[in-house]
Parts: sequence; structure tokens; C-alpha cells
Amino acid sequence: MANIKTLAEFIVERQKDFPFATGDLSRLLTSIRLAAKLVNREVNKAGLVDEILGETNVHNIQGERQQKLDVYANERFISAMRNQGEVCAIASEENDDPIIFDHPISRDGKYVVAMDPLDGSSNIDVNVSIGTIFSIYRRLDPNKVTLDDFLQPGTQQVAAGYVIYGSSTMLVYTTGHGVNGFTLDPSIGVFCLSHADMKIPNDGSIYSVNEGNYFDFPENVRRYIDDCKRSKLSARYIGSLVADFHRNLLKGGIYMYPSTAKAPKGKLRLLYEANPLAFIMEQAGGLASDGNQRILEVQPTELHQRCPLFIGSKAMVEAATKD
Ligand code: P6P
Repeated sequence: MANIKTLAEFIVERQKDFPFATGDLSRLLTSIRLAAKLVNREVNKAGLVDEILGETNVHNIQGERQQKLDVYANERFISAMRNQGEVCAIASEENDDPIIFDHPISRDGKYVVAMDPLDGSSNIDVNVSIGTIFSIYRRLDPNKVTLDDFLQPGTQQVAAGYVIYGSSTMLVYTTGHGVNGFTLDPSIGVFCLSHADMKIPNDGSIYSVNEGNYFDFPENVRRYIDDCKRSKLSARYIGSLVADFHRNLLKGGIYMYPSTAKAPKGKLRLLYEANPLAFIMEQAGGLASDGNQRILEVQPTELHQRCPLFIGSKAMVEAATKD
């Protein structure tokens, strides 16, 4: 077999990037890897197994009916990290409040994680790619976990990544030393390095935005979208953030979710959508802005706060966010 590097080998090899690494972050990434494989298995057969498909009668804080696969994914990632011991608390899109572990193995964990366990889940039933997004911080106080652990600006992230469950399943992450992508080989259940040191092209010919909201957008955004059309760029909007983000990362492009009248703060969540993807995007040479400032410098005030998002190729984000 060609010289395949597995995610496990890569994590150990890169541990050397951290002179004082004790292996804790490596072990944390291993628990995420395990949960991703379990979720991948259920996502891939969701069409066949009706107890996974369809909706529960439970609504999450977003007021959205929870899809059963959302609940399954949430539980898988929470239990994998609880049992692994490096994480002391998790903030999830699916839970109103942070989950603080009291488990002897994990209550002393030195990291906290913010995650969207299954973004784009309304696409599950129509077989469109969906994804998990995660953001990792060091806890602030070894003796207690508070909301402040989760309200650190994105610049304080230790690592961030996403899993995309699509035609193939990939795990893409950064620890601040570049971005690397791993593709799951289902025949052996192993993530293998397939996209080393990912970099987004400085400019691109794809723009992703829900143009149904066009007349609601700020005037400068409408002007930018008009310019994209005049320049004959390609409009690609899947309705699944991770899928649009991943394609733009590989090919160049911009994803926009501006503020609208209905959503003055935009729709996307700062802690577990915008921040982790902004960390990855900047590490890949792109930009991420809320229209006024760098996403990573926004000071969070609430767990589930929303923010407008302009993310992708540097030249495109600069053009889209200039007044
Ligand atoms: P709209 C999915 O609900 C999501 O959070 C992202 O994955 C996606 O890009 C966006 O919302 C779609 O929102 O309002 O355009 O349908």
C-alpha cells in the first residue's frame, strides 16, 4: 500500500509541534476521531434505518425540532470526550447550557469544547452532505468551570476542526500549525492523510449566499453580490455550511451569511460555527469577518450568540466587507 499516514500517526508525529505537549490534546483529538466514525456509520445508513431518520418531538434552543441523528451525534461526541478524560465541559448547539463533567475521569480535564454535533441536519433526509464542527479551548481555572471558559475570543482556540459526511467522510483540523485533511477509508475504518497543509486560493470564482434574502442584505453586500454576477462568478449554495465551506477551501470562494431584517445578527453561531471555521480559514490563508471585524477577535457574551459571517478567499472577503 502506498505510503499512507493515518490520523493517529499524524497526531503523534505533530505532537512535537508542542514542546511541552503531554499528549492530552492528542488524546482529545483521538476521542473526536472515534465519535466521527460512529456518527459516519449512522449518517451513511440514515436512509435505511427509520429510527434514525425523521424528527423527535424535542426542540433545541434554536427552536428547531431536533432530528434524531442530531441527538445521536450529540450523544456520541459527548460520551467519547467524557470517557476520554481530557475535556471537563462541552457547549453544544443541542444543549441550552454547557455540560460540565463530574465524572472522575474528566472533571479535571484541561480543555473545554464548543461544538455543533451535526450542522445542516435539515439536509439529512434529502441526502445532502452534513457536518460536525468543533472548537477547543484551555479551561481558565483548574478549580472550576464557568461560562467564561466558553466566552474566550476565537484567538484563544487551541484547535478547531470539522467532519464532513459526504461522498467521502473527511476530518479537517488545525492546531495553529496549518490545516490538514484526512479521508476515512471505510474498508479499514481509518482516517488517512489525504490533504496535507491545505491552503485556500487567494481569490476565487464561487460565491455562496442565500440570495432569497438579497433584498434584506446591507447595501454594500448587495453591491458585492451584483459585482459577482457581473463578473460571471458561479453561485453555489448547498444549504449546509460545512459543505459550502469545504468546497470553497479546496477551490477558492466565499461563503456569506449577512445580517438580515429577520436575523439582525445573522443566523450562524459564533462559538461553534464561525470561530472554529475562522481559525481553520485563517490557518489556510483566507479571512473570516463579521462584516466589521475579524471573527476571531469578537468578544463573546453569550453561549449561543449569532454573528454575520463572511469567510473564504482573502481577496473576496476584503471585497465583500468593504463599505
Ligand atoms: P438558510 C443549516 O441550518 C445552516 O446552519 C448552515 O449549515 C447553512 O449554511 C445555513 O444554515 C442555511 O441557512 O437560511 O440559507 O437556509
